[in-house]
Amino acid sequence: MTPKIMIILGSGSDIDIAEKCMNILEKLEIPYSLKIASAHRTPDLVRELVEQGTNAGIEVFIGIAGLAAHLPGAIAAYTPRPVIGVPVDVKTSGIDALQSIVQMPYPSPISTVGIDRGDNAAILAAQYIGIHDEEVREKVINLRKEYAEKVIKSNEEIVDKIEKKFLQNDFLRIKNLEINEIKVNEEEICCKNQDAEVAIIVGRQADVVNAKKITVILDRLKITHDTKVVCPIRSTKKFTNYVKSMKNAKIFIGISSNSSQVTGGLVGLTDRPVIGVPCTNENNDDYMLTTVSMPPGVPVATVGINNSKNAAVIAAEILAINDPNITELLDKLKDKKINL
Ligand code: C2R
Repeated sequence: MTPKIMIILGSGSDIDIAEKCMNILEKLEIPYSLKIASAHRTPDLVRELVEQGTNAGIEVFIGIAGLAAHLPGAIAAYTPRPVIGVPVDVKTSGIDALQSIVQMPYPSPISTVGIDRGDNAAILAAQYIGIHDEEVREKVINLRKEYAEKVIKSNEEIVDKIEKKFLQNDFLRIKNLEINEIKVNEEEICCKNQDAEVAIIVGRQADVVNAKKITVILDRLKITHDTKVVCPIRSTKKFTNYVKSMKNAKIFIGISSNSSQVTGGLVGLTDRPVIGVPCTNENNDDYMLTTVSMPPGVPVATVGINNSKNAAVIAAEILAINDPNITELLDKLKDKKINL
């Protein structure tokens, strides 16, 4: 059985984080390979593993490393396949590794997950593969249900056991609560192309420039897209209706400054991969941490600050796994044979 995913650790000391990743892949029954190789200490080994792995049919790479974590970037240098990076908390609470992984230059993105989030890297890899493998997609959907059930059950297991004089837990008992899924309001569908492969959502007008850069790249790669400016907090119904109406979108890109509610809202509404572009605001604050630090079960593939062009490249790399035409166009784009 050829593995679909290759996990590479910068050191044997990263094994606990790889364990989280492997546990999910075992659960999803996706064959994977595990190697230890360092871009700093064994660069030739990294190159051989990645080039030969790509030729053998690896669909997604996962690089796990701490400190100056250049390993995922080095992997990206040798493969057209998507690379997911997991920063490990060794020093500085993992911020050093996070910055090394997320701030990649265009056009060599790393889909970065939160610090120590090996589990989310595995889920994201499965979501990428699920674009062309319906069986894997179904498994991800079921896994998401498990995470949801755990939340609901914790009301019984934790909250219902607390005894306090004024705590009224029988008010709105979650056990008996009817939880309805929101349906698409057909009369208020507000997209231009409901069949688009990539849906881009921008939280506010000031960040539209980042969406434009994505559309230019996707046009060159002949990937269909639809863009909507909508804030999930100010226009909740509109936001939900837009996401739900984009039923055929294979990938969602959320562009957001401030508290990154766009990507946070998106992950709850779709099982498809969500790519997050953190933007700076007027005060030059950036929102990388609020985009990337997602809890287990709901990853956001985060790119560098304002680096929306890299989000477009990730989307193309995901679609290219099973599409030689996009692979070829992406190759030309990376070689600067396509002018933007
Ligand atoms: P040791 O425990 O082997 O000294 O490694 C590893 O991922 C690990 O978290 C300490 C930390 O160094 C990281 N490391 C990298 C790279 N190689 C090793 N970041 C690399 O090539 O990027």
